[in-house]
Amino acid sequence: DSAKPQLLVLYNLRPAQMEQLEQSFTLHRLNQADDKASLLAAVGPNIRGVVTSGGLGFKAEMLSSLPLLEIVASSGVGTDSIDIAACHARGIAVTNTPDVLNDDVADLGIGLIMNALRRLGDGHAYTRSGDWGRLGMMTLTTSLKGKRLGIVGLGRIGHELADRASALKMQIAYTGRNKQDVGYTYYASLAELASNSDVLALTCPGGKQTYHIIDAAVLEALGPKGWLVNLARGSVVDEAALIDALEQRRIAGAALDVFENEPNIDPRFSTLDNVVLYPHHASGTTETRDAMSQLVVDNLIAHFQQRPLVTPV
Ligand code: 8YV
Repeated sequence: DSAKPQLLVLYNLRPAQMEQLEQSFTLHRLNQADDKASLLAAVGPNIRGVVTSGGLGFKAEMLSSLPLLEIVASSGVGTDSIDIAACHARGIAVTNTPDVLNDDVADLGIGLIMNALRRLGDGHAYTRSGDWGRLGMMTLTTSLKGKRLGIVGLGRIGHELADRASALKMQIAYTGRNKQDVGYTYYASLAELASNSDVLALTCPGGKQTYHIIDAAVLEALGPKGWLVNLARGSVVDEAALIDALEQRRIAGAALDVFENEPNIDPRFSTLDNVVLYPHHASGTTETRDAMSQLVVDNLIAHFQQRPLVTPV
């Protein structure tokens, strides 16, 4: 159907939403093509929309192959992998999927904190291996109650994390560009927040502004009893400095959903016993991925029906 707008698919949405796309658009699946360069050369001149994800992003280099491009619709709230300035310079709209993932990402944040302090993974291994029967009680763990949680970036996800951590009787403080009208303690300085935190949780955007803001000095301030929890982007943390600090026990440990080099993470993480590792899957539930996919479709349909975008960047 040549009347349907043509989309370039870099990322597969959930099956039901791929079906919805098929009804309104002609899809060209670059993600499934053996010869991507030939497909791009053949269909690029007719492409009006791109479907991508926060993980795959969208690079300015592609723009020259897509002269009719009008919209880049991405699944994911993070847009650090999308060349927004280059898109906007050509009048190309960019959309993301905020809010629908806040609860799951915040839940996973609590899961990481719980796993770190109460050592769920160690307890699982201890029970399953029979060590419990052989050696008796596992060594003691650490309470969440009363511990100081420092949140770096009190945005949509940070607020949900703070709500949950408050319910668990943790004390909340935060840093960010601005002091907000909330009951939590504000530190303008990240190092000062770190030195006043038992758990430092990252929920800020990635990109240039936050590149390696968690460096050796901040880890030093967090100190030998402090845990780092990263729900944001690997790029926020100077990972070489983090691994040094973990190896030398200059921080207690790290619970990480994101890494500098995904999905092939630094192999040294696998040898450390003071880490909790998760494969960038904080939004990885059926419910949330369905909702993210629907928001991608809704933005594309709105655009091509000349209605306002639901979640423009
Ligand atoms: C996804 C994310 O991993 O929303 C984000 O920014 O990092 C995650 O929800 C990703 O974008 C895949 O869709």
